[in-house]
Amino acid sequence: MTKGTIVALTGGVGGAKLAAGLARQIPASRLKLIVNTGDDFEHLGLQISPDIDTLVYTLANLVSQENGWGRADETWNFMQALGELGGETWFRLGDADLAMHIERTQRLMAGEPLSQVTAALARKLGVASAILPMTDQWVRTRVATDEGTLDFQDYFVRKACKPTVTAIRFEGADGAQPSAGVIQALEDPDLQAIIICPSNPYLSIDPLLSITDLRQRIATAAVPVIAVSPIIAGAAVKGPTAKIMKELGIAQCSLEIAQHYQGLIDGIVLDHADRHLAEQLAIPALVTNTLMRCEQDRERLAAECIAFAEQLHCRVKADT
Ligand code: FO1
Repeated sequence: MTKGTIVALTGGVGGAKLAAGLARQIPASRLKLIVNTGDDFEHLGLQISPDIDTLVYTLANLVSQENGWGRADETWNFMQALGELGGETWFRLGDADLAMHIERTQRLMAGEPLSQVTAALARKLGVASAILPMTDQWVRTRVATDEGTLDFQDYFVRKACKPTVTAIRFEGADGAQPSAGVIQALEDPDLQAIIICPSNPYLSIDPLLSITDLRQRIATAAVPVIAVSPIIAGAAVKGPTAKIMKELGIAQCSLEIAQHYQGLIDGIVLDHADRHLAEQLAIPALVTNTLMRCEQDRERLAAECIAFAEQLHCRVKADT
């Protein structure tokens, strides 16, 4: 088992599964999760941070297994009552989940930074690993489509990812800095590896990498950086990754994922279905089962990622 700290970069549902596996493999004090906040938005007067909440609920064992986001055993009285009043119901906020958004909004309005709010609320729900918003500043993902430029959740939820994507932008990223906890995590002398979770590279990981300082720190990290490809045999496990790649004129293939992260990663994790691609890569590949159907899959993949990164570490050291 690893002795150093592991940093993982993650978006929501897909990334949270691997993060949960890592949380079972590493003591909480040695796992730091840097989370996308480009999906955050203000809705019904509330500050919603979907990917942060997905991470918190997943690690707290509270997440809805059915949706992958929101809470299990949720009730929907608020949504129903809102609908009866003619309010907006396209983005579903469960009754218990509502408490998270209200508490976050109150604390942000009182002047607490998002990183502090997140740490406090995650702790209250029993999550011991660090959940670090990529930045405390305002960064928002905008999706340019054949129906115009859409806010992320308009594209993702209201329009169910149906519009054709022509470009993706991260407003506010130019002036944003990583949050203090993120910098600390990446400067930790015990840092052993950085893992890019199998989240959507274009929608969920690129917002993090659009923050120049954050990208720079990952590119120059003195530890192995590995990515788990979210593409298996030309398809995405969940969500619109493959659809977006097609629309952006990118082949739906793990080679393109490696290409996308070129200059950042030292190794990539591919599914067995893509084992033939390994020899076409300029970096080492670990070929395994990347589909996480159950808890055992998450733990096994997490352990394999850590071991893979360790091997790369040895290789780097042996080379020098
Ligand atoms: N995703 C949906 O597809 N429909 C929803 O109504 C929805 C509500 C929602 C509420 C709170 C929350 O934390 C997440 C929610 N999500 C919903 C998930 C979220 O929009 C996406 O999974 C992420 O933003 C993409 O990672």
